[in-house]
Amino acid sequence: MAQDYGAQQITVLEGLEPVRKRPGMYIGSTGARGLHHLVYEVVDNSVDEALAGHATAIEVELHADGRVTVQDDGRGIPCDLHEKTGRPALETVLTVLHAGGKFGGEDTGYKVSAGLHGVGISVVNALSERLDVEVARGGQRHTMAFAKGLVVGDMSTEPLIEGGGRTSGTAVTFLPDPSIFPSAGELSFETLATRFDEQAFLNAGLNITLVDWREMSGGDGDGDAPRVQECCHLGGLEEYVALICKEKTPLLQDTDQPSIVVRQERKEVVIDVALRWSADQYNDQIVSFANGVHTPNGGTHVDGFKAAATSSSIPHPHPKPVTARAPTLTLTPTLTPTLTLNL
Ligand code: 0RA
Repeated sequence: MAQDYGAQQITVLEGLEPVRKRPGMYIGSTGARGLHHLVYEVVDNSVDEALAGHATAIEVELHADGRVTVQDDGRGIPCDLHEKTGRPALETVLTVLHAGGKFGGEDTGYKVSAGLHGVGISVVNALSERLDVEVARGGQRHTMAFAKGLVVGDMSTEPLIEGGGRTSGTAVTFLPDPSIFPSAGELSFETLATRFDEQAFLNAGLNITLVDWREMSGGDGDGDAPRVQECCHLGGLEEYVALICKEKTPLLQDTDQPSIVVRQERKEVVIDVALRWSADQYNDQIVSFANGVHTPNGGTHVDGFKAAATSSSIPHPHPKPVTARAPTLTLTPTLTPTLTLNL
């Protein structure tokens, strides 16, 4: 096997060696944040598949031995052989830096969410002691294994068993390399669940389930059930702003719509805003996102929103009654909005 993969390994090394040399350049840190980023990167690929309209559910499992499995019911990573290299597309996606995006193309709608600095799933492969991928696609089941970014065996293909569950999708199981993350500690259920919940709010209808087999304490008390959190919010941002304000009294409570929800799409830019005024809140609270990623320090998307919100709420002479617009948009010193932006 080692001989068969001699040349292959050199190519792969060229592809991913820089990632193992300077992991921080690709995932930001080799501490706890970096470790969590590995999971986000794989999940974001599945989220992209869901946003493109091809996957409906994503499941993330944390295994007792430190492995993580992310699976979706999307189209599956392409597995056909590349004309020039003769290698399966699956292998290229997992062993060549930035390769993932190439299959998406400009107009496929693929790659909407930010991923991990957009670096792709191959970075996760590079930083994993072991990575196993399973793809169901075109009536076949393909599997392939990697270690530290290197191919450990040819892709194997067998017919999908009929009536044996889903007919398409991708499952990636990886074990983060402890030599890369010596002091990262363990993956935190809360940290992951919070991020997945956020993604489920930003993408109404997206379903992400987190299953933690490390903590066998869930529910019935007999100690053999995993801890599970299902993240799915059909109400999207509107539901998110309602959650943020759940302790407050909505100012627009006489209406059946206590929030103002705006969605605008121009060219490739989609803007989502959900706004709510609370009678008993005196400061504004802005929770903003760009490309699905929380931006706690704001940015031009927030500046632009603030400028627009201010100019549209300053009273000015108008030939028509102002009631034609939402009268509650008028800001008074004591009534300020809570809003979420997803720009
Ligand atoms: C590139 C092209 C296509 C699918 C994917 C990537 C894909 C990647 C991941 C990673 C996790 N889950 C995924 N699901 C899909 C589709 C190409 C086509 O069928 O036309």
